[in-house]
Amino acid sequence: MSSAPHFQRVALIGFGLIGGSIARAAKLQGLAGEIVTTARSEKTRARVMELGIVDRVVATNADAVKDADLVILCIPVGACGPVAQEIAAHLKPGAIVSDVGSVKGAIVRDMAPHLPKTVHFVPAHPVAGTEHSGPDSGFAELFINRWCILTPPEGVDAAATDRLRAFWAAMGAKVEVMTPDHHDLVLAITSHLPHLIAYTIVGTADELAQVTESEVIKFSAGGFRDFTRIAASDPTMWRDVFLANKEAVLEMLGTFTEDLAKLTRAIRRGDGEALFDHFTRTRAIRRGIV
Ligand code: TYR
Repeated sequence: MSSAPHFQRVALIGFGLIGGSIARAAKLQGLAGEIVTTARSEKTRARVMELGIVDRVVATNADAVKDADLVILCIPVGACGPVAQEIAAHLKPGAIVSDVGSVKGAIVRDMAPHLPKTVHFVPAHPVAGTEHSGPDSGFAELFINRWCILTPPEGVDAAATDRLRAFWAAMGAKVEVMTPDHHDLVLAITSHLPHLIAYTIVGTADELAQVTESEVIKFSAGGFRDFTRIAASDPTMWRDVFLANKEAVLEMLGTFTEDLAKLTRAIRRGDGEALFDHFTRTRAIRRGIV
């Protein structure tokens, strides 16, 4: 394992839960000489400076990436292409350019064409977060013992991938490398579908005529509360995830719908054995997940 890297200047484009957590963790671990971030709104800029985690907050992305050795886009997936285009001409030759998006295929397709050949593009996905968002929600321990998946395009400098791997490892993450397409399939079932289902059931509960909203809230300990925590997640971020990972999500959704139909049929027929067998199998699987 390589030792902790040190970057002279790290630019974080976007300062929400993830950007804010990287800043805190990188400072704590001494991974950056200087951390620069951008915030478009005056209000966020003021708040970020107040938090005292970064060295500078600038108004434009071009200013932020100037002379940065590591640039990380911590913004919704749909914004990565336009931002790559915006910063391309201002990137320092030899810089590592990365992101933290929940979808990787679309990010590579959207960003790669804009980036100059002189930088090293290593996309990343820290599989960590909460249902909260914004600069105040970040914390330095967020990545400890969480996976961070790197999806370096073919031909990218192995030393750059190693440096980024060491950066994430120094913040506590376990790092794995895979292809963008495989990443998108795995995350479609482990993350994207669960979020979609949580968003769905909250909407369903809200539209019921026979059960009031206050009753749903009052009796949510029956399962609703645990199951729907992630439905409070950021709407822009999740809109972009579903638009960007359309194919993998639709594939998993197709299989899920078939399985749901099987359970629906078992309930309709009063087939206790089918339900019991299914729940026994899934309980064993779920108990194996810590
Ligand atoms: N929203 C998830 C949670 O609250 C965390 C998460 C979200 C992790 C998206 C990764 C990701 O791509 O637990």
